[in-house]
Amino acid sequence: MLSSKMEKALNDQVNAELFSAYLYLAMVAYFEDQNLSGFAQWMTAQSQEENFHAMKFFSYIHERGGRVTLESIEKPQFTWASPLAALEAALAHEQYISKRINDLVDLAIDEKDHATNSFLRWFVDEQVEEEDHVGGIVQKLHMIGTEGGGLFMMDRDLGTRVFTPPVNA
Ligand code: OFO
Repeated sequence: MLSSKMEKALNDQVNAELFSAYLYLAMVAYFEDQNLSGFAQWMTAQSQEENFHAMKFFSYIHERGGRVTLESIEKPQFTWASPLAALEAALAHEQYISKRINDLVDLAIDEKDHATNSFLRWFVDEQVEEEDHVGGIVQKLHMIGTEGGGLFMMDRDLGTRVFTPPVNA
């Protein structure tokens, strides 16, 4: 059984993950508008992954006898100064989500909720990957600049990404 504090914090995380999906969907729209269909495809997969994260929290709350409560999702930013600025915003957002996951782990420890602590471990590892992936794209964009051939090639590479839910998650 979840404590009411833990239940509330996990529900807040459902909202944060849905917001992540919404923010990345706003980035999909931005990239489509810039004729960067590969970037848009990459962000579509990213948004789908965030919905998957939200549902992972959603199912876990129910598994532990809790109640999911859905709140409004904040309106995301909708435009950025450049593709690099959008990816930098995505990286800053992932760093913010990592902090939220760490705070949830701290709370699970305080509440002596070992099951939730164990459940959250998957997200701790996932955030390392998420920051690494987005950070890698930001680094490359810094290297190639945001004009011409480099950007075209990167758009082609990013367009190959497809989201497939992990088997053991
Ligand atoms: Fe991007 O990891 Fe969930 O929010």
